[in-house]
Amino acid sequence: MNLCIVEYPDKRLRNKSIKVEKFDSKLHNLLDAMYPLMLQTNGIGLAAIQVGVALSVLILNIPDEDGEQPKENLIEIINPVLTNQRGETTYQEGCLSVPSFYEDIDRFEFLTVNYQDRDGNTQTLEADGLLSIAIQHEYDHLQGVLFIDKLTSSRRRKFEKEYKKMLKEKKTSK
Ligand code: QAP
Ligand code: CO
Repeated sequence: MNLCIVEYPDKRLRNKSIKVEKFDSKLHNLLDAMYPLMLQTNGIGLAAIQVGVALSVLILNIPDEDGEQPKENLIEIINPVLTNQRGETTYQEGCLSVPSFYEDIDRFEFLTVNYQDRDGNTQTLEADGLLSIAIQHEYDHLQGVLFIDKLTSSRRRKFEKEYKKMLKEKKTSK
């Protein structure tokens, strides 16, 4: 499977992802293709809609203390439901679908996520820190929400201006 990252302002990022019903080889092929793409593009989290597939699927690989991302730390989350969201934290977020832009975003500090693994087994994970932030960021993608939607209106206008300029420069340098 040859995938590429869908970038803002592509409208596909606004699609709502639907529940996975079949835990078959098609799903496994998607997951197996998302992981190397995420590593190649220096990502720590990726939702299926970011490769144009509107399924409730996301993967996470939070770097360890040495900044490494071994495959045993890969978490595959299907059909997530977030509960028990509490506390507050702020982190400078980025997104593979919004390249080269980073901004402080407020999130819950802790949460519990109920989900299914690639075989359809029910799982529960309690998260804090960067993992919790990443889960909330990727969960938003499944609802068609981007981190830039959480900016104040004045910051958002500044972003749109800067981003358009960046896209224009990208085009002329090609
Ligand atoms: C979501 O984001 C996230 O602009 C994952 O040029 C963000 O992997 C989770 C990236 C913050 C937790 C905290 C962004 C790579 C990667 C870029 C990413 C870029 C290259 C973003
Ligand atoms: Co993102």
